[in-house]
Amino acid sequence: SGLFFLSLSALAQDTSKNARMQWWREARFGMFIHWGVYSQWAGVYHGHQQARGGAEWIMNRSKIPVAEYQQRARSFNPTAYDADAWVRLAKEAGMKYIIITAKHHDGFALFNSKASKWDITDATAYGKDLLKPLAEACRRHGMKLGFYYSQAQDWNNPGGSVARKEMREGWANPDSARIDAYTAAHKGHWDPAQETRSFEQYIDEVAVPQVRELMTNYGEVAVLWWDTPTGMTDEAAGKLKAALASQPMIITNDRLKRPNFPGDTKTPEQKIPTQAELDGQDWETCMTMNGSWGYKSWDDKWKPTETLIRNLVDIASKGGNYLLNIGPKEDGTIPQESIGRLKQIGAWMKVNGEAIYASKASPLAPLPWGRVTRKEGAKTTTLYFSVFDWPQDGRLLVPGISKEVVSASILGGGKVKTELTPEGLKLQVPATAPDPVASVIRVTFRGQFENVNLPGK
Ligand code: FUL
Repeated sequence: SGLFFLSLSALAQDTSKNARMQWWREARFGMFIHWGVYSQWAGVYHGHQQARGGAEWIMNRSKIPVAEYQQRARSFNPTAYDADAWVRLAKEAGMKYIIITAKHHDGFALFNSKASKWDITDATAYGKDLLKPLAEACRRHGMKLGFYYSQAQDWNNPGGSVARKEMREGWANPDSARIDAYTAAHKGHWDPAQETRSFEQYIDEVAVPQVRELMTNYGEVAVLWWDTPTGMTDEAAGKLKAALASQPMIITNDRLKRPNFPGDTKTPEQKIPTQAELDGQDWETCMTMNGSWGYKSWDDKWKPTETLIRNLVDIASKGGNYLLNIGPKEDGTIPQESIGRLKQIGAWMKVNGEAIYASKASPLAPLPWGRVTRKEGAKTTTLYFSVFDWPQDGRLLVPGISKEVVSASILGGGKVKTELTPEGLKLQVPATAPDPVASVIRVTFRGQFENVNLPGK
């Protein structure tokens, strides 16, 4: 019987946090997709550019009545949607996972849901589940797939909550007292059609069953990416947590904001934490390529590829993940601006991805000319120096290092001469940067480094 128990425990899946987080911690780079019927409006309502916020917020910002919003959805017909091409693009960019808005705050389900008629099959001309082909394409290409799900805020399914910017302060407060107080005082709805059911009914009749559908109809789900806790209660959080039971390896984020369901990952939005803000928890910065999550026809403030690549390096150097967003158009095509940038990032990753994937945070104090990532061997440590400002005199100094160098070279390039001096390690590099955005110098040292700059480590 001893043997029997042994083999049983060998078969049991290790669902500890470290086991669940392992692929995520190695992935470092993922694609966020904001797509839904808001893509039809593209940030314009009756000829007016939406005032503030991402284009996915237009129904709320422009106070579009439920009937009008749903009427337009009837013509949603993304015939150019090619899930396989989306996944291939993510892969080409070097991304290891995809998170798509299964349901954003407008409550529209991109999937076939029995819990609401406000879904792709019942409410649009297209009529076919959009997540199925994506899940299949992800499986074909070895891409992890996660779902964004707006669990509380829902402007179409009656009973869903409505967030206001005044809530932001409350979201930051984990005991949620402010959220409760605000929710009690303001319903925030702008159409009586939004109020024909209570929040508790909405949770029981829509949110919980839909999360169950997402957990059972699409194979393995890697991440459940909650968003905006307005109106959440511990009771609702408990039910949503239970709805994930069939996916024991799933990773969840921190956006339920209830003490009984804190989640696994922190989610800094549109910003990269400083070293001092890190607390040893897993984190993922999500970011847009222009200023909007959903497709906004008139937003042309695209970040240069250089910024996106350096953001990825900066994030990896602090031990985080980068979830970079695309906002596909109404017809299912991805804006050319995004495609071009993703391909350029991919070209960089082909040469330099070794410095990003499965890397750990820098053990060094911040350098003025670049960023550092780290990999531990049994008896050696490799540091990857991503150089943003290439030295005109061909000399780089890494202060405070006195460890023996085993080898040093440029990724995709030649060897680098090193010299240990009283000021630190000197690297002798070619006169011109192999890559003007970021060239990576890989240096392997004998022994281990202590983390000198990471709080709590
Ligand atoms: C926010 C949402 O309100 C935005 O629309 C977007 O989805 C962003 C990632 O999270 O809280």
